Amino acid sequence: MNELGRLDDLPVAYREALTRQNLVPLWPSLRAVLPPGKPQPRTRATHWSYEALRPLLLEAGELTPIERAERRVLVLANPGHGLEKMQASAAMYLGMQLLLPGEWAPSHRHTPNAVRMIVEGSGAYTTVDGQKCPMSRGDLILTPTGLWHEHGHDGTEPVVWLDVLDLPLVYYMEASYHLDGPRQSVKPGQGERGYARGGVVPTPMFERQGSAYPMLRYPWVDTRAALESLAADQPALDAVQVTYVNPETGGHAQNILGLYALMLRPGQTLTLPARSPASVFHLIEGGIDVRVEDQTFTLAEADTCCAPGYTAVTLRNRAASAPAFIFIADETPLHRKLGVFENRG
Ligand code: GTQ
Repeated sequence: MNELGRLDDLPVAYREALTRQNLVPLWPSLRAVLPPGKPQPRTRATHWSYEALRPLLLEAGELTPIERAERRVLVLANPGHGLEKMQASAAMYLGMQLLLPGEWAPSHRHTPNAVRMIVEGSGAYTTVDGQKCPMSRGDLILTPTGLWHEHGHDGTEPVVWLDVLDLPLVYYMEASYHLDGPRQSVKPGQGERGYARGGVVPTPMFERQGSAYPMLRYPWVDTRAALESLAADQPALDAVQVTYVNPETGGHAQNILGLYALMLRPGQTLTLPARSPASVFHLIEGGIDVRVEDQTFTLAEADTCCAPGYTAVTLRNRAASAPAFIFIADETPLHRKLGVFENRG
């Protein structure tokens, strides 16, 4: 590979003439934008301890009333991108959101897609497109692009959830904005009840339902049961993993980020292949080690970590007698749609 000319090889007057005409020479930057063999990600493997961040989140509840926050969130920011960018990876944003009893986070809608993974507490709900979704630990609730959503809390203890948004991507595309709206009226019915059993879908008068987002809440009791029954049915299966899908299409539940739940058997070590998308791991239940290149993170319940793309990730269940349950988010649908998806094994 030839060594390419550098910017300071060029006469100052020439560089200034280029700048005056909004021109830039490619060759000094060619290797930076097209590095050899694999990308050089800014995304750094990073671990956020729930036990360590929880007191700061609760303190935010004392310092900043919900009216002054709208959404009371501490963002899990990747230092590789610069904390102010509020990115976990190129396309993923993570935030821990606190809602206190009696509080209400008013209705809005926006272009980025969001999901919530409920971390602790009960009695809170989010209303998405008129559908009231109760929040319990481990539940996954979708807030797809453009749908009205607001959060309320009728319980007695703080409620915390993990927000996963494709905000960095949508912001980068200069397509990110929000609209405020009035309190939603709640419609009867909950999408997940019609799709509560695999293999059958609602077809009133023989017709499939047209909704783009037929299921907004994926209760953890159901996802956990699906993993346990898969593990029991296939004792030799290494990756006991399910994908959160749109039950009408079978495709990913949302357009840009992929959402999965994974069960590690007691004592199991599992290496996930090096694939192009970056990933986020959030421990719902158990205790695991996550190894990313030369770093190993020890995750306790409710901890979260991220790994850059093109990197194998090894997960180890530290418990010899109990399974571990992990929520995973990644950028797979985005990479596949763009045609840049790779699995390097
Ligand atoms: O709950 O609607 O973490 O709009 C960031 C932006 C949460 C929300 C976030 C949001 C929300």
